[in-house]
Amino acid sequence: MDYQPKPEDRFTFGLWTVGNLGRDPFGEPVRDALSPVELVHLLAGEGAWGVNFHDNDLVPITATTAERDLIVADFKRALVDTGLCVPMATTNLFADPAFRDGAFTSNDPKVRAYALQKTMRAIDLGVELGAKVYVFWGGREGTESDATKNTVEALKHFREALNFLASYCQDQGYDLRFALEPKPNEPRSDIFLPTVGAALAFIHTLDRPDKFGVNPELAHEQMSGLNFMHAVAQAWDAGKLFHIDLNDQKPGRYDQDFRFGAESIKAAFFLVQFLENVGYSGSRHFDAHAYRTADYDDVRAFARGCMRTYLIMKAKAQQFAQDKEIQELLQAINADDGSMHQFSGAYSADKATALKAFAFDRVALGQRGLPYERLDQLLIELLLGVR
Ligand code: GCO
Ligand code: MN
Ligand code: MN
Repeated sequence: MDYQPKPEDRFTFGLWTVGNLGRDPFGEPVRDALSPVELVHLLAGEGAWGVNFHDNDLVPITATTAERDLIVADFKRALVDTGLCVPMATTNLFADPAFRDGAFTSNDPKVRAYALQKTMRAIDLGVELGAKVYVFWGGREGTESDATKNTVEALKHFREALNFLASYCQDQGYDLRFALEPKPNEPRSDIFLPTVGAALAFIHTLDRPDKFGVNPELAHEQMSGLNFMHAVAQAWDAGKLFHIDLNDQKPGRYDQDFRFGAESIKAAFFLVQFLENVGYSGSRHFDAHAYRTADYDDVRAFARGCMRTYLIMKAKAQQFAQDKEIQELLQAINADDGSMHQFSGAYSADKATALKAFAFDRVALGQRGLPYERLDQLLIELLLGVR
């Protein structure tokens, strides 16, 4: 197998990912900036299908309307020349000092209104370039000290902003769905809606819950010490998996944004297996950065590596599904002799009465063999390439 990315794999990167200059809290940029057009060509050269951006990845916050139009025209030409599409767009509501205490949840009504204005303009730009999903990552929506902000008020402001923007899109006739991206911390000490579960619950307090889903990120759930695949599965089960951010991360650390599969091989496998088995058809978006040590050759290797590891995991998932020993174990584990069908499914008073009266062999239930060690070792050997 060559593990070459194809358009149907729907691999995307943000301009900010391969365009990351390697700045960190302790050090200055280590790579020269490439233009958006150069980044599009870089991604196309490695086999990506699409490119996503924040408004200001493409159009600097200081640009005039005339400058904006020139930049957008150049970018559109690069998309046509390379065949790349723009499936997702988003707003930078975190870099400018105006947003240092949040955007939609800032205590300052002027900042909240400016955030709405900036987002409407960014939505216009995203739609102009073909985006179908719009991501809301509330990077600065949070606090350092809870003395500074009323949490319920902040959530109310967040809700009002999302409702306003959904209505704006409806008014404009935009065919756009929104994906909330949770993160527990960084850059704020605590960010509101810290996990996928929190975002899923919040969506049901909005005016148009059908328009909103989630954009789970592997690193963000792992920062919280959570199981990413479980979060993704819950989003899928709720019909809310609108987008996904793939990268990697040691649990409990700062936001590391490693190459997909660089750290948590088993978690990466379960995730890819899940997405492929359920038939997730959205973007596989890599929201990761090359190591700070990388030059642009290594940045290319980083982008290739993300996609290649995904495809290797996809092949491993197929191997798992075809492995006779593994499948026999799974069949034994999930065996069902049909004797409990009388109690399953929807409630009825008769069922409840019969179930209350049924005599279970509790001791036998506790003694049944569960060959999970054998199964997991087979998976490990498959992943390590000795099966
Ligand atoms: C992060 C986030 C961002 C968002 C991006 C898109 O930790 O910085 O993951 O990269 O995904 O802003 O909204
Ligand atoms: Mn992130
Ligand atoms: Mn992200």
